[in-house]
Amino acid sequence: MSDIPETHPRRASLLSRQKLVDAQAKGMLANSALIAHGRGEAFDYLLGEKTTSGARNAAQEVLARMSNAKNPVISVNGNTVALAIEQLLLLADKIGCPIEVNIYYRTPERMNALLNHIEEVRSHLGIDVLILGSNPDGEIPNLDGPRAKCCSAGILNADAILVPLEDGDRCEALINMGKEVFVVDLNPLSRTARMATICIVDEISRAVSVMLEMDCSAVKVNPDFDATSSRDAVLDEMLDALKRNQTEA
Ligand code: PTJ
Repeated sequence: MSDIPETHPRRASLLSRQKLVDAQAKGMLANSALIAHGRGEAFDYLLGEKTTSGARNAAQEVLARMSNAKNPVISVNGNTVALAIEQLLLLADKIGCPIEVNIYYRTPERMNALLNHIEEVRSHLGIDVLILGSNPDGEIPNLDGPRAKCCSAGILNADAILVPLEDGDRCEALINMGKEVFVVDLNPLSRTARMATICIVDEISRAVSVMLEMDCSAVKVNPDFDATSSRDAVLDEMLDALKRNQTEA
């Protein structure tokens, strides 16, 4: 894959696919991970694989709220670790919060593979971020099965949670716990995107890179931030892309 020319128009997309293939081989991913990624790619295609101004505004608001929270936490799953763990570790370091591994299709083997990989990247970066998930001592109320397991030092007692590529049920359960739930989802129509306190409609590694470029002390919480309009703005860009193509056809 390293032989993809720098100028290849879909280079970033091909490199992301390879990251997932590599993570799959290491046992980090759910069986359906590549299907989930494919759905995301279809929406990203409509965005021209670029961060829109609407997504940038949402990312800024999320950074402000995570930086202002008492107990913020970043929750990661298989796809998120495969695609963006380096950036997410740097973001956790910047905000000063832990990262918790919390996966939908939970097995001890996958948890180990993910925790070991994150620890390897953390130590390579030389930063001091607390990695949680190995010893869950709490449960998200009103959620069935192992996906409810979580840590009291992380998700259970967090007031703000950044949880990219979340599923609708868990997002709803976290909202019902009274938390601010920030998601990253390329599908602006998903239940998760509609249910979250704020959804950044963007590709996960781009969304986090955008937050890394921002200065935490310069971003201020906007209590009137309109999450629906923010999501609609990105949806409009996708619809415009479809219409443009119709006109040109
Ligand atoms: O690691 P696990 O066990 O927690 O499982 C992770 C997956 C992603 C397999 C699981 O959560 C799942 O099945 O997710 P869904 O319900 O398919 O939802 C995934 C959402 O993420 C979809 O709405 C996609 O559009 C979106 N998505 C996929 N890839 C990206 C993305 N959003 C942002 N960036 C991406 N790279």
